[in-house]
Amino acid sequence: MYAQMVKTAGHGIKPRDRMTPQERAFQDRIDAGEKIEPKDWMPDEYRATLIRQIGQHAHSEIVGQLPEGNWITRAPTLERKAILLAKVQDEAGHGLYLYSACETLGVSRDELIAMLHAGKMKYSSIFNYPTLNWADIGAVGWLVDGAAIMNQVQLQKTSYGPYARAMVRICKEESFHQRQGFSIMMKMAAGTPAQKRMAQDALNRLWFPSLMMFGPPDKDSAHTAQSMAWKIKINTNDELRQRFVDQTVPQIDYLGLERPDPDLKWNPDKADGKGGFDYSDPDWAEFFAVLKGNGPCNTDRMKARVDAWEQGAWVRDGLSAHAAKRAARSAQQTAAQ
Ligand code: FAQ
Repeated sequence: MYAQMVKTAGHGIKPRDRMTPQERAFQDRIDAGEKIEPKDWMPDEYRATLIRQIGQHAHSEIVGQLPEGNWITRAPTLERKAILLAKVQDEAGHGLYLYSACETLGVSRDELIAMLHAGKMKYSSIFNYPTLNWADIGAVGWLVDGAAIMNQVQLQKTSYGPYARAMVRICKEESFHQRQGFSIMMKMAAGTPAQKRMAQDALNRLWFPSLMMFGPPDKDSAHTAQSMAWKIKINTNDELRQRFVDQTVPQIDYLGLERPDPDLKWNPDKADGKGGFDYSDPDWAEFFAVLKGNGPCNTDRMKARVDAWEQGAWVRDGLSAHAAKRAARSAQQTAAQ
């Protein structure tokens, strides 16, 4: 139930000599760094890849409200409540910008939502893990939003104009989200021994699921090669995962927490001598199980979304009826003039 469809077939890059003249001209525009706009010609596969990725991203923002929204009423202070409320509202806004960007590709928001509910589109694997206590809210902001920014900063340069522009504002807000999470972690890690244990436990549980957010290893990534040729993606999954690890380990040390993976060690020889942290791979079998609908919270998350959609039907009906009445009235007035 509620499986998230997994495509297994990989897509190679179409060689230039097999492209039509129109496809070659399109690729030349991409190679020259031009932005592609909604009314421009684009290959069907480019359009489909964008709908898949932007739609999945939009769904992630909306489903991603659930694990945190659950804690708004249980925030420890009024200030923390106000901050969390603002963050969760931001996520709704991000979903709306992204659904709008997706609509410019010729698919409606209702169609995207119907595909999500039918298990034909995905949302990020991370939101299928539970938030068990307040320390988890800190770890989500710090690690999950931290991973999201690492991915999204490069998406500001993506080749599709509406997606790139949506990302600029989203990144600014994500950086506030990451800081609020780190601020909670600082408080917990410097608190009582019990609070510090909670912070450590949250880090331990959310570390590997956060690494999974960047997608499967490059060697198993079906879409990376073509998406990079089209500059939809600017970096590979493994490049971004490594950057995230390198950015986050010093923060773990700063918090005075133990590294959640014994293999997290500085390796000066990595990245052609620039250095980087070695780390253990997440359990990729677990990742694919979560994508197939078998994570700890898949069923609950989808039920919450489907229920919200069904219970909101009267609002949509009311708004549509009101819009139809206004349109009819304005048509009557125009006819009378
Ligand atoms: N979860 O060939 P690739 C946020 C799927 S941030 C689920 O490598 P691609 C902010 C992939 O779709 C989170 N599915 O795929 C927030 C494909 O399946 P398909 C959202 C995943 O697209 C914070 C298959 O595996 N951010 O929400 C995942 O080239 C806190 C093969 O993978 C974005 O969506 C995954 N983690 O690279 C909100 C960023 N990884 O379609 C609230 C934009 C892979 O063939 C609270 N997206 N898959 O059936 C991207 O950058 C890319 O789509 C990747 C995957 C990097 C996620």
